[in-house]
Amino acid sequence: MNYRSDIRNIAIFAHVDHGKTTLVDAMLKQSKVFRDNQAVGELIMDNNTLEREKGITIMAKNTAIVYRDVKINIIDTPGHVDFSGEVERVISMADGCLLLVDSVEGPMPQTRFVLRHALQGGLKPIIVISKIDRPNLRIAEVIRLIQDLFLELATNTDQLDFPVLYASAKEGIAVTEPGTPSKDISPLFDCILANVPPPRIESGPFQMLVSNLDYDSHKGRISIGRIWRGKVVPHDTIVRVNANGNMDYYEVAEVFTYLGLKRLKVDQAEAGDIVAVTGIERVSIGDTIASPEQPVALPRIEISEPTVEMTFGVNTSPFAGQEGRFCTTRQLRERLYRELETNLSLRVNNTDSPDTFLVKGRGELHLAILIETMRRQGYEFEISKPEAITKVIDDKLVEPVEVLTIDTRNEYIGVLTEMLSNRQAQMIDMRNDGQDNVRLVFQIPTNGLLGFRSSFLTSTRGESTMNAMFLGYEPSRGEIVSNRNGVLVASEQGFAITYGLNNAQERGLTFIEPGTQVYEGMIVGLNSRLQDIPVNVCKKKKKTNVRSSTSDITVKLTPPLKMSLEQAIDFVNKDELVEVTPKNIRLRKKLLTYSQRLRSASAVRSGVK
Ligand SMILES: Nc1nc2c(ncn2[C@@H]2O[C@H](COP(=O)(O)OP(=O)(O)OP(=O)(O)O)[C@@H](O)[C@H]2O)c(=O)[nH]1
Ligand SMILES: [Mg+2]
Repeated sequence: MNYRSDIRNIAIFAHVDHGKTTLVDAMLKQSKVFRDNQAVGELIMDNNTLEREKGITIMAKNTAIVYRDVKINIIDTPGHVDFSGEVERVISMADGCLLLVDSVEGPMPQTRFVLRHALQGGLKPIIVISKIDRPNLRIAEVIRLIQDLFLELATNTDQLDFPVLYASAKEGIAVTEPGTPSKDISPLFDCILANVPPPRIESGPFQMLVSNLDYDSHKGRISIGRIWRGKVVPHDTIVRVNANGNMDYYEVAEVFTYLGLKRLKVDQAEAGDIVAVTGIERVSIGDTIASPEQPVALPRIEISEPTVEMTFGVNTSPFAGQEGRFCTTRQLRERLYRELETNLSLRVNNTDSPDTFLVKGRGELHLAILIETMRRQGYEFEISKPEAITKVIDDKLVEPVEVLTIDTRNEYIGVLTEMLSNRQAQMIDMRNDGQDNVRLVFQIPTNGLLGFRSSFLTSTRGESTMNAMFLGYEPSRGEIVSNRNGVLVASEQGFAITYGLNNAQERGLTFIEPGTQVYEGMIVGLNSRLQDIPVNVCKKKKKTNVRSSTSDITVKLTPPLKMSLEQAIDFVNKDELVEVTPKNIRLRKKLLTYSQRLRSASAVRSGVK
């Protein structure tokens, strides 16, 4: 067995927002991979549009720097729980990890998840206490909590001995002792070289696990992964081994390694390095590519199961086909199945209806990102309310259950506990910091959590944070009754006008502006009562000769409540759909006419399905 002392492979893990991507910025900037005058900005690795808009990392990505002649391959990962599949996907590429923990927040649910995976995957962890420039640091307390976490999760005693560093990525500094001065993050680089084992390599014929795919319109599909054995050279013949063990042959076109934001074309790459290889057109993540001399598959990547599902269907609204470029069943099916090649924790199933697909993911945000991406690519379709995926284990119906951690202020405890008990949550812990802050921990069925985020943010006025993490399956506690109010449903097709909307606003909140085109069955507002009611927002004022008062001349409407895609997904009930097009997000009843809905409601009441 040999080691390559000129390389280290590390992944960066943490709970969401604990500063991973900002730390990678500092590493890239200080390792001089950019020209001196090159404008590179912030959150450099979050280069996809939705990542930049939302300020979160969605996909794991590779980069590399050189420090003291050692190349450090770095994999930045997302911290949001819905993208945990990305963490699972990249673990096998790394030998060590930086586990960031916010110096104020301390370990959070996703910190536990990533540490458990890192330790099980045999990675050497380096703890980085991040954001030490923040006021109200709780370093001693945070370290104690991390030690507890290690005691709980370590798979052997060696793992209990871990290095700790303190960093402010914003200021570009890292130190080994809190409170000591520093001018850069070189202590972090030194710590990586000293503690992360160099990649172990086997000599012999080429073998690599494909851990990621990229696409280039000239080069075609790009396979990314770590070489486990041997070396790869352009024009080599290789064998791809797929999930069924089937093999096919390809010629490698080009080989690249990483440096900064660039991929460098190389004449050859050897075991231990992380590379990108082109020329293998039909390849999936998890496949092995290897020399024909010894085409043995490496263990495939294991990804946890999805927990939430919803249907994606061809748009059936009266406005179908008007706004999208891709609107047909065939186009929708192809797009969804293509997504499976890279989105490892996603599943797609056909349903009884040929126009509808059941799409399963790791959470609402995971699915919402796919929907938003498709809509920007020109797809038009309709989606249903997300639901938790139940299973039958030992003849019992079980449902996914999550641990929900809420950081809030004392004044919101009452309202939150009440909202959550309606959603079948049980409080398992409550900790007060002696001032006004409190951490509440609940156990809650995924079904109870779906749709909770918007009402959570409203009722705590955006002053609290919530984090949920999958815990396991438990016997189903039955359906959660929606306590959302009824909706205002447009009763005829046309253009909404001020007069009609003003009438609707006497009944509740409206979602659309004057001039919006509506159809019968489209949801245009939220009723102030529990039932749905039809409203005619296109109705004009009857002309009379007498003006009753001046207020009739200028009606001032309350501005509409505009929902984002995520809020719309959160909002809809089971008998409703979200219509998604590149231009609009509309809410609608599944049954468009009032009489259809009336018939269906009376059928439900009399027990007829
Ligand atoms: N004060 C302070 N803020 C920081 C520091 N590092 C990051 N932040 C801020 O913390 C927020 C999250 O930073 P990111 O680097 O995007 O965090 P992340 O861990 O990559 O987030 P995800 O990838 O979405 O999980 C941003 O607003 C940063 O500006 C730091 O050292 N000090
Ligand atoms: Mg990030």
